[in-house]
Amino acid sequence: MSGPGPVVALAGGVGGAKLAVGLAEALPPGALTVIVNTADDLSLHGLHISPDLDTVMYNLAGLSDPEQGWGIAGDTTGALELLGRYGGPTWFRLGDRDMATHIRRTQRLSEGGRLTEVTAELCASLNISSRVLPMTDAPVATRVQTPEGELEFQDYFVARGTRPRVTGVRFQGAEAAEAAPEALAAIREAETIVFCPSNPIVSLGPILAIREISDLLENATAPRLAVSPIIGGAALRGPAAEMLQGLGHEVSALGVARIMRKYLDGFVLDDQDADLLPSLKSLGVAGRAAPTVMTDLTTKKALAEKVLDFARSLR
Ligand code: FO1
Repeated sequence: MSGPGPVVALAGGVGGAKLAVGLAEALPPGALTVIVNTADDLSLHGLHISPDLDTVMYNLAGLSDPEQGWGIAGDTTGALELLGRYGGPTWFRLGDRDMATHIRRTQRLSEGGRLTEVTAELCASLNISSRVLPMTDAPVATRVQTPEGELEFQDYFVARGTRPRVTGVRFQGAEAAEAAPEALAAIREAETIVFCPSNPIVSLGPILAIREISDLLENATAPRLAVSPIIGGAALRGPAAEMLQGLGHEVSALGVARIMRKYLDGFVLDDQDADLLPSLKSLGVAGRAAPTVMTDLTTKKALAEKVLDFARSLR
């Protein structure tokens, strides 16, 4: 039996990174390309920080903090503490080792490297055999509309702890942004496309807001599958449920499948949502139930194998 060929996964932060690890584990080395949201990027202390790229990168490198899912395991915060004494902002908790990534990225970008190239260099140094690609080399910024005004994403997410009610979301710069050519080529060559269990509004939303990426994904002939980030009407982590509700969507796996309908051939939901399978079918999307909670390498790989098996059945 032939293998799954090149696989493209689209991912945001922690949930996406976990499935990316499972896919990397389940696939031959080099078969996986992860296209990552960069609309959470921010500039702090003069550094270019790409949280979702780093979350995917650290998880694939086996460096990530297992509790938080982001940042580096065992990292210290001495630099941030001193920056605080100098009057710098400390609300975004950057670890010392993590800081090295941002320093290096910022330096290479200032030398004229594209974010795609710089990310490839960082990944090569961390011995990552999968490809990690930003969705674009251009600046795109998620702006969250709330009763407290329009907020930068990390202001909403970290500084305000996702407390403000979300009334709207926009992706500044997305219309003008060209997709990274490497990302477009990877989607064209993919024989399987996987939407990781990432927030459909602010993690996958920005990737899909890049016109060329959206068009390719909408018209792709390779099987396209998503894994639900919503289980039993709630997100395992992050504000996906509150956002879906605030924006008038049904807070369920089915609600997510409806939003993503035009990109989907198959949808994997958690075993506990198996009662939604008939409604998925009415939506015209093939459904499969599986254990989707990823707690360790075994469960990440098992879910990835289920997804790849499902893709094979749709080919
Ligand atoms: N998330 C937090 O909740 N608090 C933080 O202080 C924080 C710092 C941080 C630093 C580097 C990094 O790569 C990620 C960090 N994150 C933090 C996570 C990040 O905000 C989210 O993972 C995403 O942007 C949402 O996908």
